[in-house]
Amino acid sequence: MTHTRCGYIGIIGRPNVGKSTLLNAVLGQKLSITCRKPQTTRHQILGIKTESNVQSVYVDTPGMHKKQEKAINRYMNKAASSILHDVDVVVFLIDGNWTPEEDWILERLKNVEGPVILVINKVDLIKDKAELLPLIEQLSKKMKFAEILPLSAKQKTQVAELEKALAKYLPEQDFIYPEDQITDRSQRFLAAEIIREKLMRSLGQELPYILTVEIDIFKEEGGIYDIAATIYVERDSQKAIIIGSKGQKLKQIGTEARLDMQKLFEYKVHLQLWVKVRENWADDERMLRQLGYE
Ligand SMILES: Nc1nc2c(ncn2[C@@H]2O[C@H](COP(=O)(O)OP(=O)(O)OP(=O)(O)O)[C@@H](O)[C@H]2O)c(=O)[nH]1
Ligand SMILES: [Mg+2]
Repeated sequence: MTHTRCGYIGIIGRPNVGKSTLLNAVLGQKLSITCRKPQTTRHQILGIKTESNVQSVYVDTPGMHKKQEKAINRYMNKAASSILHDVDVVVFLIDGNWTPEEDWILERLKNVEGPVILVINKVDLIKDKAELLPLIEQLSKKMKFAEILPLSAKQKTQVAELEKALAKYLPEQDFIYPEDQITDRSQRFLAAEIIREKLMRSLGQELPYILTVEIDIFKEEGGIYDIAATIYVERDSQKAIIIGSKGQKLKQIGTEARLDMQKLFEYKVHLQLWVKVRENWADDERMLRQLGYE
């Protein structure tokens, strides 16, 4: 009899180190949104991969950061640190740079009972690979990591090696999810996230947390998904930027989002976008709950 293994793998790290990119690389499809700018991921999202007798349930989390000025930042830190004790393995993802944020996260990892694997991402940016060994040597002194692995999530190098290493730490038990399930999130949630990604990517130097997206309509009709969403910002000036002159910007965001949705849902999509101002939503606990930040 072959035993099955199944368990949760939490991916944590400072904003922008490539957690969501790593999740997508493992799954071989774009489930979690990514962006050049930090603080892209706001909610936990599961990415489930079932292959032969192993089911790996990855938990992508918002980047952890010391600054917790607004309610939304506190929410994001909580969404990340709350999983530390609930998963079977923790992947602590860093890029080539160890910063004070990493020291701060390390403190939170010290009382984690399960194995912590340190993964150094973005090694494609390290020109001289000879620098890697001394770096690993130095990092191994920070705490007792179960393993230290360098990889590139973007170029998908050494990602399979990480998956193999992780499988060892998953408990022998039955699968938790059906074999064809890839996430715990609804299409409604994923649609809102895709819109947010397009917005984040197209907005210049604007703060990352000025906007949020709410799906108003998501229905299937005659072989097409009819989706309507509202983008909430905090000020009129931000609304104007998103809409753009003659509505050009919003139109482009809508087109890009629609194409990504069609790819992920494998379904035709009709998408309508609205922009509204809701002052101070990012620091209003009640409003955050209303917008789905629980
Ligand atoms: N060069 C390089 N860039 C990478 C790699 N992995 C991710 N990136 C880039 O790093 C940026 C951040 O990636 P994300 O996956 O959004 O990072 P994250 O850790 O999920 O960020 P938050 O959700 O904000 O915490 C994106 O521009 C990615 O394309 C890599 O292996 N090499
Ligand atoms: Mg992310």
